[in-house]
Amino acid sequence: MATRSANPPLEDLRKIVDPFAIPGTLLEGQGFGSGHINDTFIATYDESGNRERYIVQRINHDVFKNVPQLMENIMRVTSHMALKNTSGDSRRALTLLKCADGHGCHHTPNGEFWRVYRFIEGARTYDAVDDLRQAYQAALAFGQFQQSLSDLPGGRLHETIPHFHDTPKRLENLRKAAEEDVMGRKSEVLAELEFVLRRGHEASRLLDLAARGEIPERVTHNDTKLNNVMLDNITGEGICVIDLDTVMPGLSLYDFGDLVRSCVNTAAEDETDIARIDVSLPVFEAIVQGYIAGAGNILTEAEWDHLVFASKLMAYEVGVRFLTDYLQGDIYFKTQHDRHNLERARNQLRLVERIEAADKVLRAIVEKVRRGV
Ligand code: ADP
Ligand code: GN1
Ligand code: MG
Repeated sequence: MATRSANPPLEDLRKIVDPFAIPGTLLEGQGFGSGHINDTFIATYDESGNRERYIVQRINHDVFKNVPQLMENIMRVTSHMALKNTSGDSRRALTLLKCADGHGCHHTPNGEFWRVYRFIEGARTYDAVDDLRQAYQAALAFGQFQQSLSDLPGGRLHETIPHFHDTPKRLENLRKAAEEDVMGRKSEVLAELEFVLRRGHEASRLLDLAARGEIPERVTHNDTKLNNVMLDNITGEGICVIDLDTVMPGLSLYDFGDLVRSCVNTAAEDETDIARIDVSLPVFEAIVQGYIAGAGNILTEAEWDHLVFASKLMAYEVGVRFLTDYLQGDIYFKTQHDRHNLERARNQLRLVERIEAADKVLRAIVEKVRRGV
């Protein structure tokens, strides 16, 4: 379900985009996209008779506490990706516009942060997988993104959200939210709390492996849902990974797992009919194939071994986060109605159950791809 921002008055938009010195005449502004975090708009310009579009985004600074650091990361990553893009198709690298003062975003007098990207034309994002090729192409693009960032120069990126994929910490936050129960919603979610706590012993598995040096820290995207990759309208190819706010040090298993949890669900992320939620095995296979084709041979044995577990963990973690937000009064994710976070949480926890039920066959699929058969 879309959480689109309302269309902005043209005068307001004009003030926001003014520091970016975009050539031409601003014609219109429209709310756009279905992300849960930022406010996204399209600004359409007339540039000497040509229609040019830009993505204008208000960065959610409740979620991203240090926007200058976040923008520093994004400038480093987009510059690197532009250098790597030798295809001749500029759409294959996300292009950030700079303000006249050289900054990557505009800090308004009322404390908002705005940035502008070139609009990637002839491509779109999807909230759910319609066919296997989309899953393969999305995974290929995220895999290639991972591969391309393996030689990002300039040292460790900033952690734009510290402990973002620290599942035990997410669980701890949930426990606290349930204890405080500020909205009086706890009694409604006892079954979900029990479900989550019963699996609590698994929450630290990937972090433990990383702490022991058994899986490597990499530069990862950390928010690899399907609608964070643009697919070409004609060829269907994955042409550009977007939403780079959480690109930071992480584990490739987070990226793989989050992509799986966002694609294999046979129902939407907020589907309330639990019976419709299952794991699409062909979609899972397409993702393994695509991700491995994109990331090349960088995955270690231990990473291969945990692809299925990571898929479950990412569904579990986001389920925990939706549930926490529900208990805290919907302060993090954009919602459209009172029970939206609860519905999303139930959905993701059901997906955890379905991944558990399919564990053996999912592992067999991974093995098949691993052996190249
Ligand atoms: P959020 O953090 O809220 O998810 P995103 O950066 O993912 O924000 O943007 C929301 C949506 O806007 C994306 O899912 C995509 O459809 C669209 N979008 C973002 N950047 C671009 C771009 N450069 N060109 C075209 N569409 C874009
Ligand atoms: C958010 O920004 P968006 O909509 O791409 C969230 C992800 C969650 C996802 C669940 C910065 O992603 O971590 O997995 O919602 N992004 C952030 O749909 O918290
Ligand atoms: Mg997004």
